[in-house]
Amino acid sequence: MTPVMHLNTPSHCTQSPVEPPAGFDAAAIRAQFPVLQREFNGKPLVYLDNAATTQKPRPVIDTITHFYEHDYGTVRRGVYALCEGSTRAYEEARAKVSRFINAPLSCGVIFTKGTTEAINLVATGYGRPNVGRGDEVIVSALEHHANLVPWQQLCKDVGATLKVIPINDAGELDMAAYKKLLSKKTKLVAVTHVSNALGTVNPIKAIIDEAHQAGAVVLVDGAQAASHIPIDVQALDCDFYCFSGHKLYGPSGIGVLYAKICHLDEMTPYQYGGEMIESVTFEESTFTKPPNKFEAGTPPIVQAVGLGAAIDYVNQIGLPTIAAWEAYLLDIATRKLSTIDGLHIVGTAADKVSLISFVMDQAHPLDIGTILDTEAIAIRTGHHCAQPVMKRYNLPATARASFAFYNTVDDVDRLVAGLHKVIELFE
Ligand code: C6P
Repeated sequence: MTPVMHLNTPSHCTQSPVEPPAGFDAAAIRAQFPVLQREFNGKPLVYLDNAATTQKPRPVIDTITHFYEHDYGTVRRGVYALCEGSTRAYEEARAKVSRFINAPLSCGVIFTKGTTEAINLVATGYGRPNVGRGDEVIVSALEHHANLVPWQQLCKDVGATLKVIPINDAGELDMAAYKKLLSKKTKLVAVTHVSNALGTVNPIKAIIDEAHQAGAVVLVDGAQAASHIPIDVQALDCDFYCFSGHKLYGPSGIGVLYAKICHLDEMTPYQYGGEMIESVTFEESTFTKPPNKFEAGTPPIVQAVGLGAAIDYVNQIGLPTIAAWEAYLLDIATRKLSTIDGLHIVGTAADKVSLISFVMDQAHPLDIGTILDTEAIAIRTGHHCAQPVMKRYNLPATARASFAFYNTVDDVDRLVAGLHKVIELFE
């Protein structure tokens, strides 16, 4: 493989080591995740694809099973006890999400299928009525396709222009360039809180404040942030914030769109159907208020309840403690990977979550992933649905190890040993 240019020494390696949070027992936490007890090829699983999706702890699995066994019914549509109980549980889950992100009102929390659907909902429901010919939408060079393609399509359809905030070699946004991009034409800024390809944490509050000064609204893609960083949508003052339940130790098939009520009241519905209407005749329909206005059809009931249980679980440990353990793992892993000959870390921002993208001179990322799999080590390889990021570094793909709070120092050591095996096989 061609050696990679523009990769800096990770700043971690020049600083003093990060200390673990006192009394944190990752092994005990790991024991609460049934799938992490599995073995592959006779070796215990090391799960390092947490940026793709996280594993589920016993309390989340038990809540879902118990709900199906005892409480399951449709929501909002019946007067019988099961339906009323189910509706209560569904709305309690919404209230938990609302508290988790400090939303002012739980009706500003819309349940979606995931981050992708939440962004598409905004691109359609807010973007179409508010972005027109000659207007501009700003995204960043770090975006996942889910927060790029919907805006690209919108701009094409309405005759607007998509502008891109560039990044430096470390994978950090060029904030001076961002300020220059903002103008009266900017209608919307859509930026990721954390990059899924590099792990960069963006200065999201500053991005929001600058956009507001220019008169633009801001959508934050929080898919990679919600499991690592405490979110306070009121302190951020973002207009929209999206994340996925499956990346937050909850079930797949559920996501969240937070929006300021003033936007939700104005927005057009995303989908049309049952339970989002006020009245229907053959001539005309009128629509109900948020959140129902944006939740057509039978919603993801059990997934919402499961997400509520995941939030309870995360809250019990505490996001600050989780972040401290993950910072410790990131520091150790960065130091150890940096000593491997021919390995280059891609994305060396000063502020990163526990995610390391890398390439090796000896092997293609796909080969790295395949060899690690024989060692029961699960990482992601490829473009991570962020092709423009790969292009920025002139790479077709990277290998990506992403850590959660149930990962241990032993997992880091297994990864390092696996990478030495890659070198042995390819040298
Ligand atoms: N990133 C990854 O391995 P969904 O699929 O809708 O739950 O999330 C989409 C999405 C949006 N934004 C960001 C920043 C993301 O990282 C993701 C999902 C996964 O990196 C799957 S490609």
